[in-house]
Amino acid sequence: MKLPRGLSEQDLCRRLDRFELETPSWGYADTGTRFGKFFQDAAAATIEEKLADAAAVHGVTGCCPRVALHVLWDFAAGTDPSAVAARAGALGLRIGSINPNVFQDQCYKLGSLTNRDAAVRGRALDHIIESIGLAQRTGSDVLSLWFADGTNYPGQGHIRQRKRWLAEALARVHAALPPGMAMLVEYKPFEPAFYHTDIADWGMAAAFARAAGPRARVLVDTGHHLPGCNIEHIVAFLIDEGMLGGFHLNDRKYADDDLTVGAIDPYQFFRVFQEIVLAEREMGRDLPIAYMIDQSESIKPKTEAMLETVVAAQEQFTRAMLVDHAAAAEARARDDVVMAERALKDAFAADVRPFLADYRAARGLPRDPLDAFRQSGYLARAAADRAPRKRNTTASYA
Ligand code: AFD
Ligand code: MN
Ligand code: MN
Repeated sequence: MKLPRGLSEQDLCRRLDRFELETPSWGYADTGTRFGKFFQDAAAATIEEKLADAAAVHGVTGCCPRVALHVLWDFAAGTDPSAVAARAGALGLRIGSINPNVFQDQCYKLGSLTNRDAAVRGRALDHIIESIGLAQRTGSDVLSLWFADGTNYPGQGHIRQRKRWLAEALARVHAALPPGMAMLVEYKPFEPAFYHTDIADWGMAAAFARAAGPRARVLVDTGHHLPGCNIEHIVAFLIDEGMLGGFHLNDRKYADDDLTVGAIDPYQFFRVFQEIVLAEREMGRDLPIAYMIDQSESIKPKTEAMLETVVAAQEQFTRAMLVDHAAAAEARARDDVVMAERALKDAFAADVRPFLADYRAARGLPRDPLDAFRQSGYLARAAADRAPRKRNTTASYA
């Protein structure tokens, strides 16, 4: 593994120690597609089981101490948020981002903060403000906002009026943030809306975030881009604008496919991460970015898929750290395009797995997290424990 000039393996290890990934509670529970749900015996059904799975992932990787929670899915009526945080703490975890849910209640069919009915807009805003209180009680410092708002037909909505309602509401959300809490505004080009989505791209998200206030940033979900989009260009631009708040990491072939990181285009994640590493080297500090995973696998075993994504993200970030940015700059200075590109390709070609195995072993972690997880028998025990209960409560659990 060839190191850039002036960088030691210890430097890589120290930066990797700070490269933490947040796993999503919903990534451990049964989900599916709009064509059906495929149940897994070992899938989590309660917040306790989701936290247990997240702890299992953190246990074999050592880099996932935070768990993202979804308000309606994880805090059933009567759930005490501080008890959830305490349970996470007992497992060596912390609550990461809090994700309000203003997309599945029937009243949101024609929009939440952009609904023409002021009562629905008010209900959505109240839910988001309540979610801030919930975040305070779980010790979370990130409010992560995604809106399904959009329309399916031309003429269905007044696009500029919806924009104004959304901006007004986001400013009120920002005003309600306690000190130290940030809000991330996520964008998505389509789905579930199929004609226009009110926050459809990074520029709209940045405009809404800027207008909302100084602690609002953009959340880049790597699956939320149309085919061919240059995501690393967006990331570099947002870094330079001081507007990159974090990621929802997942891979895609066609749409918001939520596939495991690196399954389709590992080079894309490398190119995204090397923009971050380049900026950090120039600035001499870590960028305050929330590296969150957003996937809920329905074909692979959920927890194994989460482990694959975690390890793949570590591998691409490590490769990104191998880029000899000084050599690339020298090549650019002489218009040597071939060698400027070569600086990236050489780093991407490095097999970083032995280095990462040694890195983990030096920290008392298994060299191969997925293999260790399989050897542990965790999945079989979880299935044996959970399946009977699920069969009794899930009607279509065949
Ligand atoms: C869906 C949405 C979006 C959101 C996530 C969690 O597309 O990515 O962040 O659900 O609410 O994947
Ligand atoms: Mn997302
Ligand atoms: Mn998504």
